[in-house]
Amino acid sequence: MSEITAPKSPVTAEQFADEIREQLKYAQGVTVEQATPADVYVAAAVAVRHHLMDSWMQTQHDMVNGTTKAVGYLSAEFLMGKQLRNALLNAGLTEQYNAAIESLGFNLQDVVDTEYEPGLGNGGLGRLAACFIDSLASLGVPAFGYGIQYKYGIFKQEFDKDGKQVETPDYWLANEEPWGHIDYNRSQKVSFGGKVVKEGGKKVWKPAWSVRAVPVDYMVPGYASGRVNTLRLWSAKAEDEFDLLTFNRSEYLSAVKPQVKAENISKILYPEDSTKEGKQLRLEQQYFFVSASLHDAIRVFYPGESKPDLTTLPDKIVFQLNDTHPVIGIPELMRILIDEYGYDWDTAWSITNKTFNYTCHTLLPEALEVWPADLIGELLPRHLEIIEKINEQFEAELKAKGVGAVTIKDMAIYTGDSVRMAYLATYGGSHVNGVAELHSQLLKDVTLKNFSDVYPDKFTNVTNGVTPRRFIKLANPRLSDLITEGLGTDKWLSDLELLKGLEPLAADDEFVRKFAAVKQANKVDFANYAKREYGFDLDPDTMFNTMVKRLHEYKRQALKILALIARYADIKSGKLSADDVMPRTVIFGAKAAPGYYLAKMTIQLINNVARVVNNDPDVKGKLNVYFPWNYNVRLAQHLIPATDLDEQISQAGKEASGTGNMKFALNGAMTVGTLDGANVEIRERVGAENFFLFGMTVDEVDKLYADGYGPRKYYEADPRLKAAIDMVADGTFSNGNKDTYAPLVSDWLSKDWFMTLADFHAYTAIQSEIEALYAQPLEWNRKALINVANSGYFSSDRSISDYLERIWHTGPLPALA
Ligand code: KOT
Repeated sequence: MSEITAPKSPVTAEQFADEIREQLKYAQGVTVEQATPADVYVAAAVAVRHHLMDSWMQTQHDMVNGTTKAVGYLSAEFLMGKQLRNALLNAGLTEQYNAAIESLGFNLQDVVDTEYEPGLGNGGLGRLAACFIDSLASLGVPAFGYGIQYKYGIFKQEFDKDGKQVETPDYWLANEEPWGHIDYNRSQKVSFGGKVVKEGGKKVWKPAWSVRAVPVDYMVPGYASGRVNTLRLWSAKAEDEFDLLTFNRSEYLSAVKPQVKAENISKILYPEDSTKEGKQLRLEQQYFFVSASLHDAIRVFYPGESKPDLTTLPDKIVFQLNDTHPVIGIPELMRILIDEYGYDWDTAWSITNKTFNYTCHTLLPEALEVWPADLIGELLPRHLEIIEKINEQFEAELKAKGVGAVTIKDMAIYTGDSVRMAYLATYGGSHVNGVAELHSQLLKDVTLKNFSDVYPDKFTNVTNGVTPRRFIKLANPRLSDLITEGLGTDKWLSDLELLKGLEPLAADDEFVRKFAAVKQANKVDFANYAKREYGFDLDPDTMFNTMVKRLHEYKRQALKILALIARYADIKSGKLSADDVMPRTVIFGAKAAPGYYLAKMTIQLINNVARVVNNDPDVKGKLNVYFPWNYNVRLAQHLIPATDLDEQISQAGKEASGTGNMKFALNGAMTVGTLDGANVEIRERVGAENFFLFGMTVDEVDKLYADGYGPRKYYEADPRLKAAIDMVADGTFSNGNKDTYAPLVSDWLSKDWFMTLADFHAYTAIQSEIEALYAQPLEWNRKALINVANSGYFSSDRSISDYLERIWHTGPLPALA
């Protein structure tokens, strides 16, 4: 796809080993004999960084001095996963590294295992950002990822003796972190609070306090592109070490207070996914990284210029707003242009409008950020004024377009008491996109309907994707080798649509058997991993049936657990004879937001169902349930390649896209799913006969709501559902305690907001189809292989190409000489 040639990597294994030795000695002060695997990991990481340095500098040089517009991906989250293996792969250094480490007398896996995963994201949105910067670099497009270097990433999840989730801090920077380069000399000052005064007819913001934003740079090497981009994560430091005046008065503790306040800004990632957390600190975080990033971009693209011509900014960089979290960037750029550089309003608006675009990742109303105006006014008084003025201009524009007064009121960006960030983003930028066809359609038809009526051309779709480097090549080396064997080339790693070439091989039983053997070997690997890491005893000769994603009611883990309980009851009662049962191992992975009561109760229920089922001799060998704690990128990379059946069972219209669904399909799992998010497109591509579809459609859901939904009717009508819910209520999974799950049961029976009960029958009915196919391994694997062959579209390289064409209007840097 990209025109850039692959990097020639002249380094030999011997040189690589020498570099590691040097680093161990001169930077870390240990001999090879003294070194631990953790020491070697740091040394190897530094050596890799050194090898990327020339390409990194060249890329920055070409970006600043050339005419190719860059991309600035503004995101509060980048869920990167471990770096070493990925950097080696993309830099073409894997073989040299492997040989070097072995020649130094170390075990490869031991060294890799010492790397601590940075968890700077909650889930899909943050992982998407990480896939996107990988693809930008791999396509040779100059880009910055801009975000926050949180000191504490997503919490570590543990389970207590009752199966409840316990959160512990994720202090990922406790050990040496060799990838981030702190660049104090390129810090930015970010100010807050105070008031706006008039001076000489001009508005002047007099902030009350400031912090220093220090960039920590991570190299983002492209795969076989020779290009290395930058992920710049901002860390908050106090402006001055401490307040000397206060200190001199011997009030030592008060003297460090401002420092503590400043450094709190980048201390912790908010653990809510798809909900908004309207706290002041969150707004401080958002403004902190966005303000620093915008100033940084001006510094980078107009080096040394005190009076830059910022009307050219939209030709230098285009910013993508990853959901509403960075939307405060719109009034901030207006402020920078007007207050700091003296542009008039209209010029500033024209620049701002061209520079920003907005991606919406959800339709859930509770996730669309709305900030109280007085909070913004207190923290960012100048920005609130600018937002008010934007709103005035917007209302005038709507009026001129003939929009009625009621609609204008409905569309208000600033209501008088609050600011709607999604509306600000839609009006303030050039394009708005959803993340899958269905989601983009609903965005236009429902969530932002008024806006799409007035500005139809702003709206577009870019279906999400995932990077095949991390999620096929690194996660599933066996499948990667088989794909390369089947296609006769490894070019699929940068052109994933080539997977289509595997489709004819689905008719070749020999190849399908090899494909099945890959899955089986991955299952054995995962069973070993689960034994080692969690003490679980998984039987790789059973179907591995996985549901991994954040715990959220709309994703309907409850549907899976109720169906599982019903099955347990059927086996136990003998309704399902032992011979009729297809043995299954059900694997869950999910974190719940710490304040999300029902989600946490669902976690507790899953753990206790697992305890009861796994200890019941009546179902031994037929049904097992495991819930490895602390689901993260690393666990995903082990589990996805080992999965036979993946669950994507959200209520139709609620999951914007999903990206797990893509990873599973690409790794040869079959999907059971609803017509939601990207499932729709996956099914279209792999073929309806190769996808287990069930459940209500968006229209059916809407109709049922409109007709008045009552979950109790379904409970009364379906004895299996009734029995399952009764077991939860009667203490079967809580040592006889009937109160434990009462709130959950009551919610199911009285509200059931996401219609779990209404879809229960369809979901359980499709299980026999699933099992009938699984009983024919060759046919199952044939279909799974067809899934792989037709999922090439879901590469994040394709998503990025779509962004380039439809939104960013830029492309790769000129080819390297
Ligand atoms: C919203 C607020 C805070 C943190 C995260 C979100 C969020 C996450 N909103 N949507 N998402 C997910 O984004 C993924 C990437 O586009 C989607 O695949 C997924 O369906 C969204 O739920």
